[in-house]
Amino acid sequence: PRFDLVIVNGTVVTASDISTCCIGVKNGKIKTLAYEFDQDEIEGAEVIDAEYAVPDTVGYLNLGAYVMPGGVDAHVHLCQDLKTGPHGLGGECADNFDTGSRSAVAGGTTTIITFATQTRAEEDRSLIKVVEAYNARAESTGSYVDYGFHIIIVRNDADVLENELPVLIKDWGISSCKLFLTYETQRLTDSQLLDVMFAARKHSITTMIHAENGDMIGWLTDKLEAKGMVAPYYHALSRPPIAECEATNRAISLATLIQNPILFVHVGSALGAANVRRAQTMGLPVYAETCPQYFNLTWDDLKRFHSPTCFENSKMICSPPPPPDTNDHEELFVSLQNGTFTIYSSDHCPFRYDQPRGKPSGVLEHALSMEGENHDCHGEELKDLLLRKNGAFRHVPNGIPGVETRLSLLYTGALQTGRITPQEFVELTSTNPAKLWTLKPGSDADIVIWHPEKSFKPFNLTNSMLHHNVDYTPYEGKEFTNWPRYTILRGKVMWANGEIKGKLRDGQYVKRGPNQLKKDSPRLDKDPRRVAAWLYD
Ligand code: DUC
Ligand code: ZN
Ligand code: ZN
Ligand code: ZN
Repeated sequence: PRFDLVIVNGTVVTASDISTCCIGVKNGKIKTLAYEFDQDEIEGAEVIDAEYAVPDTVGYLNLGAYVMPGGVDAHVHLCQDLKTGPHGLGGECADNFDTGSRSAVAGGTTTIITFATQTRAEEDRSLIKVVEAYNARAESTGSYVDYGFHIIIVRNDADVLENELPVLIKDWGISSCKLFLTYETQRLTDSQLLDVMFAARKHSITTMIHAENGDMIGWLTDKLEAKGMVAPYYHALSRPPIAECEATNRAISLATLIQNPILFVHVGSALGAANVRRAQTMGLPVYAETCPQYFNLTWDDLKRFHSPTCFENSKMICSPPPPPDTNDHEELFVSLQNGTFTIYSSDHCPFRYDQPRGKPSGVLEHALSMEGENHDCHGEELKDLLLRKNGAFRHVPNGIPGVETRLSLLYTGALQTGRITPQEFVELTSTNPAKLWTLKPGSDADIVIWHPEKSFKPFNLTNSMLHHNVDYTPYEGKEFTNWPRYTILRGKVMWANGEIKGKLRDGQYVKRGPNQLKKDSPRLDKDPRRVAAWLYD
């Protein structure tokens, strides 16, 4: 046969175009785009009918079913355990590459980038060893989607940076590192940040920044606890938007001095977005990622009780926290519309509620360690919270699941409502992350097909519909107006009409290259002495 797979009657969307056409796939690649195929051309091929029916009126809002490039989720935590928790608080990641990638593919995502994280323990000093260990975890189960790694760097050993960064690029295709400005076990001082940024620039590695001011957070946390304000809601008050504002501003200054590109991960405040915007206007290679929680949750969700007797809101604790209220959502939507946000990822960071090492773990450990002693450091309120299996926020692992709901939340909240165009949807969820993190070429047949809007009945999500290994979703009960109907990985149907069709060994490791989003070098100050350009002579 000429094709292995053809997709007919779809509205094909790329980051630049939208058109009614058919796709012919051969050997995992998109071979032909055509207005129509003759019957003999598609003989022997598997045929997917996207069922786009000519709408009454033509417009963005009723053109579905969309056929789009498969989702690229550039921010997913899998297999991070107590020692290597993403938050420095302990806690055990609920998803491995099996359950995490299953959830991804059921939500329309075909590629994920996960984190391999260095720790301050001596045995985790080598970045190469860390990556080998994480990759072994992936290989032990296999993956339903293609996957790669970002490396998290939590120390500034000169020999490791100098010797290992080139190996990471060359042997592993890892072209990005994440650095923290908060968490005792992960944060770097400004001087250490400069060390790592300098080495990263030299080896063409893009630095990703977790931008929250750790001192502000620590100081506020102590003050809140002194007042007995330890319930999950106060997690948000310990991390007000100004914490992200200060940290983004500082990191932009450091990166300007070093002249290296940076991407702020999980930007959740209008203040943070404004700093990014200003830097971009100045011509600096500053990029930003945002996530669904910053458009769908608010501080109120941290005090939402599911029932009068069930205080489950530690489930909503993530960092940065959701913004204070829905006005912030509107401001963040503006940054999504005007291009300040380059990519939209999930920050899937899964912890179970029913597990001692999950959401409430820190609290239980804390209580156990105090057993037999006169425990009054948090007073009656902590005991009260403990009784309800809730969390004193300082001890609760930070993070929420969302790899499966990412695309549908953006469809429901931004595409269907007309806030962004289908092309912008593709840019944010697939094309830009692929360019920024230099994934495989667009000719690979990684495709997501939505339901025709006209025939899709909106539904209310419950966690049992999802495929992760987490016992809750922050979006329980929320109405969704569409969901991926087919997910196709290199021409193979992995997910169709609510069922997993693919296999755990279908996903492959992807080697990546340097950032391709911007070819030109960072903007040098007119007087290069001001940005220490002499360093590079
Ligand atoms: N940072 C993340 O990227 N994910 C979860 C928690 C955090 O601090
Ligand atoms: Zn982070
Ligand atoms: Zn994260
Ligand atoms: Zn205590």
